[in-house]
Amino acid sequence: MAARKTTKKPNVSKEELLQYYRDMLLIRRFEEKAGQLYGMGLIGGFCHLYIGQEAVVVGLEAAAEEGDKRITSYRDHGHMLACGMDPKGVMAELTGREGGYSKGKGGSMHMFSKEKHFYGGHGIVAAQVPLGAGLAFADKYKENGRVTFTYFGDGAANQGQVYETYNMAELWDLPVVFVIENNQYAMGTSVQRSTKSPSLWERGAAYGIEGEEVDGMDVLAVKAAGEKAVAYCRAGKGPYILEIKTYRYRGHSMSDPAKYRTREEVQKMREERDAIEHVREMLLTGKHATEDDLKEIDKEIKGIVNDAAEFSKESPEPSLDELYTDIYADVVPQEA
Ligand SMILES: Cc1ncc(C[n+]2csc(CCOP(=O)(O)OP(=O)(O)O)c2C)c(N)n1
Ligand SMILES: [Mg+2]
Repeated sequence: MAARKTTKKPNVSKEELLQYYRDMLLIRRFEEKAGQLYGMGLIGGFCHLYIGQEAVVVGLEAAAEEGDKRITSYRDHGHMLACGMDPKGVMAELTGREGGYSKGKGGSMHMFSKEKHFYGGHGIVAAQVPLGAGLAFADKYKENGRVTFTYFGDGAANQGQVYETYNMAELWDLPVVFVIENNQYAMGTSVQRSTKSPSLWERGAAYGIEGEEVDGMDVLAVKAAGEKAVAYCRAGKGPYILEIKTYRYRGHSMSDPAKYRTREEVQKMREERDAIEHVREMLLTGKHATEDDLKEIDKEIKGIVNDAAEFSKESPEPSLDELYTDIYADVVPQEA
């Protein structure tokens, strides 16, 4: 993976670094717990973990302002936690319980929060890309200065609808940051096997869209690139593409034995490029925190995740009365 950074790193305070450490750790521990609950049969269906990619959402959320929107694929737990959604509500949705964000009827891939401006959670590869442009269109129409982060993967980047969206987004100068989370794989297909073009962000040039590649294992590099992209969009210059080079440590989903890559490849990434470890080192070498301080944070995060897991087991199954609610907009179920 290229460790090239195209954006200069900003100065960062101790408080900010600690916050990024916390936020990334929350995602990792939450995902590890989700993996355990899946193994225990408490979570069913599809479940795509975000372990390894934490610096992407945490860095971009650090560049976002209140009211900015986000929309992503099925690999969505990290995005929800990073924008401030309640870990209890997310975990209870994974276990299909009433206390979940979709009252237990959506599951891992289908959660939303109007309050946190999180628009899903989409299972169809790249379907969220035109929707993200639509959200940005609404903001432009309302002249409210908001920006939409539209996340999609390296595999999704080969979908035709992405390019129709690029064309319209640039034509209408929509305030949308297209975030390509290039984690090197689309299910079992490596990016080298799916495309000959070396960089995905450069495809935007065909539509007049600017962009850049970012080191997604460095939360500060992501934040800096995010700030640049957001400022560009807010200035009314139109969309911007960030191709964020990252890596997923787990299989595509919980049912993937990941036989298309070697253990050594994953191990090397974990040992040499882990984003959380990187911030941990910065905190320790910069004397911003001691080992004990970090242990304390670890404990606190584990507590939050354990509480979420407890809640997700205790929350009741959705009642049968809920079967026909929230299905279609403005449709009131009729008495049989
Ligand atoms: C339109 C469509 N085609 C195929 C699939 C099956 N599918 C689910 S995820 C996926 C791979 C997508 O990879 P990528 O965009 O790189 O995202 P990642 O899983 O790496 O986050 C595929 C082919 C689907 N859900 N939707
Ligand atoms: Mg991918």
